[in-house]
Amino acid sequence: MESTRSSETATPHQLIAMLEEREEHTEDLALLASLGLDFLLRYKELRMRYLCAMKEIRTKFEVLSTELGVRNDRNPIAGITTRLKSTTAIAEKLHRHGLEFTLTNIEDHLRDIAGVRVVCSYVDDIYMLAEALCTQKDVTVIQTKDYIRSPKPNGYRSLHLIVSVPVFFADRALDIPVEVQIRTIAMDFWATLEHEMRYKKPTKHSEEIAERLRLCAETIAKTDLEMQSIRKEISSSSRPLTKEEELIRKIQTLDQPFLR
Ligand code: 0O2
Repeated sequence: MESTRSSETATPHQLIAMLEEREEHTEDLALLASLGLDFLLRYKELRMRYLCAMKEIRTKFEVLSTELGVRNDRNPIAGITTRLKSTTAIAEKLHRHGLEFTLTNIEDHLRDIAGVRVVCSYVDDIYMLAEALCTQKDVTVIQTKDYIRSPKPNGYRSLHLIVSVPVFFADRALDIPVEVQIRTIAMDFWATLEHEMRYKKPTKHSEEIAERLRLCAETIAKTDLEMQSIRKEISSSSRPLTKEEELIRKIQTLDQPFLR
């Protein structure tokens, strides 16, 4: 959105985007209050709900991380990040879908306002974690997009889930959707750099660059599978620990998972 737009002719949603872009926005705030304070308050309430749902799902993965770290000798979860879609990104996405920036359209058409990304060690961890989340009684799976079995044409790989989770507020409980992305460290490495370089940039890279990025994604995918197979081979060929060795190992790692 252009920064030279007049705040007097802007709609409430354009003003919100302007507020995010500027440091000095007292004038816009005053105008927004006169034009759409009711809208702004309801929008703020809506964002709060998605924020809470995001916290619920994040906590579920943190619990899994602690549990799996204690039960097994390795924790499959390398990191968890969360993000609430920015107002500008919401406006852009609605616009791409030919929809107005209204609260109803946000609720009815966007299911990725709240996002949780889980980065794990191996490809089989991805499916194990997805299963562990989706089989929880209060979680409803709305959609699964497996960009690992069916990568995007540019090479992008990740498992995407849209789940809904009940959130208990002071006066009621609401089911709220959250987008969960689960990927390996290697997939995350590719996606992060590719996002910076290419994804949704107004000018597209040349065919040659796109092809090089796709080849990088393939190399990474092969490496992921090779690392997984090496891990399996090591664990199947290592001799089982004696009772004494196991005891010493458990003592040595007793406090570790709780430090995360
Ligand atoms: P953010 O917050 O910047 O990550 P659409 O968003 O309309 O294109 P859809 O069906 O909502 O499509 O989403 P999809 O395909 O499930 O993917 C949505 C999210 O996955 C994106 O979020 C990215 O985070 C990630 N993603 C999808 N494709 C790519 C890709 O080719 N490269 C990279 N690096 N990431 C990808 P947003 O909306 O971009 O927002």
